[in-house]
Amino acid sequence: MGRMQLPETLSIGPVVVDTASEATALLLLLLLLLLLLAAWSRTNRSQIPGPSFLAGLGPVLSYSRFIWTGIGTACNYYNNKYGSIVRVWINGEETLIISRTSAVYHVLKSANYTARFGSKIGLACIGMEGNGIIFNSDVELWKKLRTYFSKALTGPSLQKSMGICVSSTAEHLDSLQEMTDPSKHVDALSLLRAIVVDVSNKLFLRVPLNAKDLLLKINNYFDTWQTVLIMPDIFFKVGWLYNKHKRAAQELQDTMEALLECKRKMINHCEKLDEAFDFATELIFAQNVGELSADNVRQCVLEMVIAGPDTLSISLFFMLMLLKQNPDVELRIVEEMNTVLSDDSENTDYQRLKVLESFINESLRFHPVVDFTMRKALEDDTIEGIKITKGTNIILNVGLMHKTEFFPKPKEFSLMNFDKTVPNRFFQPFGCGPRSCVGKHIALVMMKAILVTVLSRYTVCPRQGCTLDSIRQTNNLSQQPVEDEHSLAMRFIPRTTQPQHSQQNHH
Ligand code: HEM
Ligand SMILES: *[C@@H]1O[C@H](CO)[C@@H](O)[C@H](O)[C@H]1NC(C)=O
Ligand SMILES: *[C@@H]1O[C@H](CO)[C@@H](O)[C@H](O)[C@H]1NC(C)=O
Ligand SMILES: *[C@@H]1O[C@H](CO)[C@@H](O)[C@H](O)[C@H]1NC(C)=O
Ligand SMILES: CC(=O)N[C@H]1CO[C@H](CO)[C@@H](O)[C@@H]1O
Repeated sequence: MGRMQLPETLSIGPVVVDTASEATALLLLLLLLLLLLAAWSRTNRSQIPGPSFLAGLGPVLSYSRFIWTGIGTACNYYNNKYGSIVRVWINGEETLIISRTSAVYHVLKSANYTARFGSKIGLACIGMEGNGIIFNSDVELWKKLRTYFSKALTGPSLQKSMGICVSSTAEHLDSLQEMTDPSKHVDALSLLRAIVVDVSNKLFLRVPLNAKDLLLKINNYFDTWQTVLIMPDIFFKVGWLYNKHKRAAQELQDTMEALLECKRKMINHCEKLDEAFDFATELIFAQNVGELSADNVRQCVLEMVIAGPDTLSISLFFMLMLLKQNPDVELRIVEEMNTVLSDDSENTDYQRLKVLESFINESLRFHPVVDFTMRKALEDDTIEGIKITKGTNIILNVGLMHKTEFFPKPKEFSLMNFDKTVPNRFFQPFGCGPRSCVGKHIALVMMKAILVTVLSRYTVCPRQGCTLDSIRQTNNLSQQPVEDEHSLAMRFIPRTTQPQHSQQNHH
């Protein structure tokens, strides 16, 4: 700010010099020096707040923070310390962390930020470099692949997903006994994961699979993903550090290949294909006509299958925790369900469950799984007067944005935050624009269907003393509970007042 005033001081300079004394000449010199310094620091980009360069030490320190505390934790640290737009370094590259709504919205909407960043070797290790959708930065290929995802996640699939979620959740609840330990607790996160993987398979792949084994491999793959994502190249040269991760990624890729092989056989034996069109079939057909490579088909199916368990099931887990911490909200949701939902659950109208929707929104705001998203600038640009050079890494810290702007009770869990219509730009749990979450609509439908099915039969109690604040969590690539069986266990207590127990016998 001081810099802005300098020109004015200088313009009165000559007047001062007329009545010259040595002291004023010295002062003038000093001012000139200051001006030079200001100009120098401008070209040095120190106009953006952030840790200082310190002869190369700054970049090392900020990079270390990202690696040791996790990406999400580091982003919150820097935004809290330096403000809503911060410049740091990741792997020697300038990286902006943005939590200011107007700037976040600019990036989300623009076609100039449709790439992501990450270690190229790391992404290649997990099959995401130039493949699949989530971290694919080959923009042309990404666009083409995204159309397959869009098609599978919108339109008729949306309607279908509702029924599949309801019946799959009901099936899993029917055999809850098998997952219950002697102290009457169920590992709720495992249950939710099993439901979501089953639903994903029934929607996108439709082959017989071993859900337990697949979930284990998905977990290991996710660990590898968040470990290698921003690692320096040297990490990949140290065999004993890296081999375990390489193997974990390979195992899921091999499983996917085997499932796809099974799918190919099923397609070949199928007489009429009208019933058979799903995501995997579309991709296999595209491969057969030379549109897509086998690697890409495998990676797309893999990413479709991991997307749900890594986001939906953890979101639902957080929601069950929040529900018991806010019994008045649970009461309102159950009352609403009882009045809105008819016995005929074929025609369930989830649009009308407004309290439930507010609860889901507030949960995604207050305790999100995905609280930031990583982008790369494809062109030079200016954001809020700040020059962005092509290639700059960008992290949008949407989680923090939701807790610092607009909402009446930003730091508390309260449905009041959604009493009034929230303008689009202030609430972006899925992002928006060209690189937003391609599953955002289906995710909402699935969360509603699963929650309604669970809550109409059970009230779910976390273990005594376990709250969102007390359970251990990490925030690297996303915010997750640490998986020790003790704190994730919940009791599913049948609701006695529940009037209708809808029988789902179609299929
Ligand atoms: C509660 C659930 C979910 C949340 C909070 C969530 C959130 C997000 C966010 C924040 C992004 C990044 C957007 C950006 O960069 O602007 C994303 C990307 C993505 N999501 Fe979701 N998501 C959820 C569920 C799902 C589901 C169920 C699917 C698919 C079945 C899915 C598929 C994807 C894909 C493929 C991308 C990458 C899109 C691209 O890079 O073009 N998500 N998600
Ligand atoms: C800042 O300026 C110094 C001296 O010109 C230069 O060595 C350094 O690389 C610059 N730092 C950044 C972050 O551009
Ligand atoms: C970058 O943004 C500008 C202005 O919004 C637009 O004209 C240009 O086409 C964009 N470039 C790309 C590669 O999308
Ligand atoms: C919940 O958030 C979505 C945006 O993700 C918005 O369209 C919807 O109106 C919100 N619902 C309520 C009840 O506030
Ligand atoms: C797999 C991985 O990188 N895990 C790290 C995530 O961040 C926590 C700190 O919050 C580390 O302890 C983990 O090792």
